[in-house]
Amino acid sequence: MTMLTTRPADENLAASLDQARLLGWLRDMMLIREFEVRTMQAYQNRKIGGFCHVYIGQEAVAVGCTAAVTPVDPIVTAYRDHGHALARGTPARYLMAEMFGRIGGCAKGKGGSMHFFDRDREFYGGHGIVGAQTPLGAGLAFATKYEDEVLNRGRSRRVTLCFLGDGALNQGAFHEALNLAGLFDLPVLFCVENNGYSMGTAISRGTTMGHDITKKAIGYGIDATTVDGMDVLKVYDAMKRMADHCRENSRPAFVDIRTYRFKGHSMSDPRKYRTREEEERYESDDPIGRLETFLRDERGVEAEAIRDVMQGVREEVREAIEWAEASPEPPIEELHHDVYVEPHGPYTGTSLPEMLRESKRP
Ligand SMILES: Cc1ncc(C[n+]2csc(CCOP(=O)(O)OP(=O)(O)O)c2C)c(N)n1
Ligand SMILES: [Mg+2]
Repeated sequence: MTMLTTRPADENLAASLDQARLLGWLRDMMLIREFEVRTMQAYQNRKIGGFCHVYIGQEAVAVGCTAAVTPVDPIVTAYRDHGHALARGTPARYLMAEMFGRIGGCAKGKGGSMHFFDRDREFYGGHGIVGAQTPLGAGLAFATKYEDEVLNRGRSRRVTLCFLGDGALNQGAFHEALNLAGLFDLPVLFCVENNGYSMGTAISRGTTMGHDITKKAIGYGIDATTVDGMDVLKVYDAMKRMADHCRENSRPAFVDIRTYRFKGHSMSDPRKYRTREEEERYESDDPIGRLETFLRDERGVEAEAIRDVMQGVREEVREAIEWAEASPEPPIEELHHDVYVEPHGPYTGTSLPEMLRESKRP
């Protein structure tokens, strides 16, 4: 087994990328930030109900990871999913409408914040049960490999990005997923968004070997590395090499991406478990600010060009909110649709009203 480590900065792949691409990443990170700021306002104004977890502070992770793979590589994640869907390219209006519970939403308004989904863009959710998406990530990788190698008799060319929080590291399902991924040589990249907290529990309090979680993957014979998740250039660099490694060798890999969520766990979190000093330290190391500085100092991008990008995303999110508000609520019949592949469930072909009638018989 080879241990992959992050390349020295002077060999950074991202640093050699053209300016248009880097400005595109800045735009995507700003779009996520603006989307989340307006999401928090809409939540406070009761336009959004249910659980809602914003991604502010972690933007470099979704953007850097998504940039490192191709649009046909599947993505699956947990409930803090707004950034991943936006980075993958789902239009903001379909996501905002989803949170507003409207029919125009990406899941017809029936999933909400935690259950974004976009089959056309290979985005498979949005999952509320901690760690539940990790066997799904292994399953997606199994499916792409089976399709490419067995059905199409070619070489597997796709890699699945399976995101998880540090809180999912101790779920049994995750360990089963790691084991099977290792055993079946599945091309899945486990991207741990290690923001240091699982709700109010610091990683050091809840996770053994929390200071070096790569050991967990290495224990399963899976290559692993650690990267600074506050720097989109470094995230891209590490992820591109890891994703290419998974693709070429049809093997799983694991990346500990060190990041920080600037806001609370969800919309109702007074953040009493961490200090204001700690928050300020991370806020002063804003991933968007870091990329802006790089573009200005290393690439000579004018401050005005950066302001234009910001102006553009403000417009886009404003338009998304208007579009979401104009979208109707789902009709009541929608309640029973999209629950099972078979319209009335995996039973006997009996319709739901008939089933309910039958279940009331003595
Ligand atoms: C199986 C399960 N147990 C508990 C919960 C409650 N819960 C929701 S989020 C969360 C914390 C997960 O933290 P982490 O994986 O680090 O993700 P983050 O919120 O930091 O993005 C918990 C315990 C849940 N959703 N599912
Ligand atoms: Mg966490």
